Order: sequence, then structure tokens, then C-alpha cells
Amino acid sequence: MDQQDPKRGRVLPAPENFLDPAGKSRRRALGGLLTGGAALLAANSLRAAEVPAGTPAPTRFPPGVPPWSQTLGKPVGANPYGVPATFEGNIIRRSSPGLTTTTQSSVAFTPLQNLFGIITPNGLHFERNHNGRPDIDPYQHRLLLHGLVREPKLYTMEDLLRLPSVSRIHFVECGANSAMEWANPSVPTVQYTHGMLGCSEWTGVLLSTLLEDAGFDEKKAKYLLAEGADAAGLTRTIPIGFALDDVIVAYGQNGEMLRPEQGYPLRLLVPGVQGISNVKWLRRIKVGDQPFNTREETLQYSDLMPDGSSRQYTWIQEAKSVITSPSGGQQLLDKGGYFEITGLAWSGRGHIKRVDISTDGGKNWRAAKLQTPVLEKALTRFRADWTWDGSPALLQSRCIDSTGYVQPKMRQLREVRGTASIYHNNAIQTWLVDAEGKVHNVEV
Ligand SMILES: Nc1nc2c(c(=O)[nH]1)N[C@H]1C(S)=C(S)[C@@H](COP(=O)(O)O)O[C@H]1N2
Ligand SMILES: [Mo]
Repeated sequence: MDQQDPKRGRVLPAPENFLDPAGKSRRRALGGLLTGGAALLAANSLRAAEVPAGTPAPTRFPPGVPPWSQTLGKPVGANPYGVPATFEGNIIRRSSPGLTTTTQSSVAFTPLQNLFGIITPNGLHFERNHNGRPDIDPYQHRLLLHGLVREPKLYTMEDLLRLPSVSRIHFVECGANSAMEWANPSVPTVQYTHGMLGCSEWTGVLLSTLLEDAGFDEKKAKYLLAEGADAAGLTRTIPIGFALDDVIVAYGQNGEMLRPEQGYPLRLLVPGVQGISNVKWLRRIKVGDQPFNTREETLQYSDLMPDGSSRQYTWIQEAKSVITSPSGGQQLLDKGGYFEITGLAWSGRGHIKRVDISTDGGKNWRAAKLQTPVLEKALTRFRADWTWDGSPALLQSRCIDSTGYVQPKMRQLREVRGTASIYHNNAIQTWLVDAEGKVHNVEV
């Protein structure tokens, strides 16, 4: 592989301003390895492991016959459950220090800057819990379906695994994603601005299948209550329209059982709807005729408007996009030349129709290429070629979804929503590439 290949390795990864102690020791370990010929690795394979300051510029391969070409390799089966290469050990979920007062009611963000394509690897899917992560024995877990039904049902996991299944690719985005950015740009990297976002192939039973199985009251049923088996007993109201459309009672995530962090052994997957409604560790669904007005839809998860009123039941995640590379905290490796701009777009209302890119803060726009297939309520990867002239540039992406909705500027969103909001910030993100090639979170 030639490090001069313009498509690869022209962007250095973000410095880890927010590393936890474990991350720091990992960084030191990598720092020790990334010297001499290993700098090539830094240039080629990585938007990955961190390259320490002072690492020499990449030299052309080969440096000689490296040690790994001179010995017998590890046995097949050395890793019965595979893990990423040691050199990729710095690509991890991260918590933002000081953001939450406990580590149980907290969040760890997806490293969007390091990922390719549209699927979030299971070990890197963001994790947001209100009361810590329970460890559930699937043999003892039950799902109760009751309320306005002909016959209440109690399902075991075996029961659910025997029913007709679907597998669909959908994003999950926390309603509070980008919440820190309402007043001004405040966090340095895309991991923290947009990393409460993941996209997986979810497998399970359509909720409509279960509702029919229990004989729900088609005339009276208007809303469902979904409840988690964590000690938070987290509950959310789901309109029956969503439930009969595309909601999945999911047990699978990217081909394997759900990870404990994502709700093992069972979660609700409500495509396009804010994260909180995707109830994890799902244990109960009650069919009712009116909204349930739980704590998580009154005290929390409502939007305080400038006139003092409060928007309630704002389910849908509107169209949003962000450039993931180059992005905040990264360093461009050359002072000019070819770079690929790439990022993600998504809409809770349908699919992404177009993504436009600007490199001058929104004065001029051109269409990016969309990775196909473009899926409903899923992440869509976009890419655009960019030849940087070496002067400061303001990178933005703006998406349009299948309903014709155009992603707003921060200023437009604030005019309607004020600055007291937490949830549903889907504004255009700006990254400033300064003359040194350093990338910063800014607003224009
Ligand atoms: N039972 C339960 N479900 C839950 C939560 C929780 O704390 N308990 N957190 C919610 C929130 S706020 C979000 S954003 C999503 C996050 O899903 P993830 O952790 O799989 O990324 O789960 C939702 N489902
Ligand atoms: Mo959330």
C-alpha cells in the first residue's frame, strides 16, 4: 500500500482531550509502538490509533522484513470471540467528564470520527442508561403484553425466537444528541457533538405480530406503554400508529444477540423516534386508549420554548447530518491538496434524498455522493472530493429528506426554539479548518 494514495490516511485522528485513565494508559502503550516505520501505519490505516506529537512523516514501505514476516503466526482460534487489532485500541466509546454526576445515569458516546460506512460496530454503539445496566438472565426474562387485549400474554425468550422475524437497518439517536451545542459550540469532537448515535441491523418480531397475537382492541387502542426491566422501570408512551407500522421487539443486533448495553435480551426499536422510546430490557407492554404521561414525558423529554410553554411528545428525530472527517480535533496531514470529506445523514421521517457540502461556511453548496442503498430511517454515508487550497475553510453538510424537509441552520432553529432546549438539536454543524490544518468546532 502506498501512503501517497490520496484517498487514504490524510487526516490525523483527534487528540483525546477527554481520555479516561484506562484510555491514557492505552495511549501510552500505542505511543511506544508508533515510532520509526510504524509511522506508516499511522498514515495509512488510521483515523485510528493516535499518532504522538513529533512522529516522523511516513516513509515508503517496505522498511525491510518486519518481525511479523519472520515467525509463525498465532493459532487459529486464539481469539474464540474476535476483538479489534491492538493498534485500534484507542477507538472506544467515551464519556464526557463532568457531564453527569453518576456513572450509572450517564452516557458513553460513539467514536463517529473513526467509523466507516453506516453500521456501528456492536462494541462501539453509544450507551445511555438512566439507572445503570442490568445483567439479565434470558431464561428468567419475560415480556408481558396486557391492557386492551383479548388475552394477556406472557412471552419467554424462546416464545419470541419462534415467531416470524424481520431484520432491518435503523439508526438510534438520543433526543439529547448535540444538546451541549444549543447556546454555542462547546465540545471539541464529533464524538461529543453527535456521538449519541448508532445504526445497526436489528432483528426481532414486529410489535404488530404480538398485538395481533394478543388480540388488541382495534377500536379503543390508541397508545401503548413500554416498560424496561432496569430498576429505573423506564416507561414511554408509543402511539399505536407507530406500533402497527414498523416497531420491532428486537433481540438481535448486527447478526448476534443484543449486547447488554443495548438492552439484552430484548428491546423496543421504534424507527425514527428519539432514543428514549427505544426501551431497553423490555419487560412490559400495556395497550391503552390515551397517552400515559410518565415521568420521562413530563418532567423530562419535553422542550421548553421561548414563550415558557413546553412541547410534549416530540417523538420524531428530524433530518440531520454531520461531517465526520475532517472533524473537530483532527489535524490534516498536508497543508493543502486532496482530502475526502465524509459524514452521515439521517431522518426519522423517511430516507435521505440529498446531502449538500459547503467548504465556505454555507455560501456555496454542491451535492455529495450518497452510499447506496439509501435506507429508510437509517444512517446514510455521504462522500465528497475536496481539494484544499491551504487557507482557512468552513466545512458544512446540509441534508434534505424524502419529505422535502431541509436541515436548518443553528440560527434558524434558535429563532423557533430559543436556547433553553435540550432535545432535538438537528442544526447544521460547522467545522473550521485553520491554516495549520487543525479542525475546530465553530458556528457561523
Ligand atoms: N430501560 C431503559 N431503556 C432505555 C434507557 C434506559 O435507561 N432504560 N435509556 C434510553 C435512552 S435515553 C436512549 S438514548 C436509548 C439509548 O440506547 P443505547 O444505549 O442502546 O444506545 O435507550 C433508551 N432506552
Ligand atoms: Mo436518550
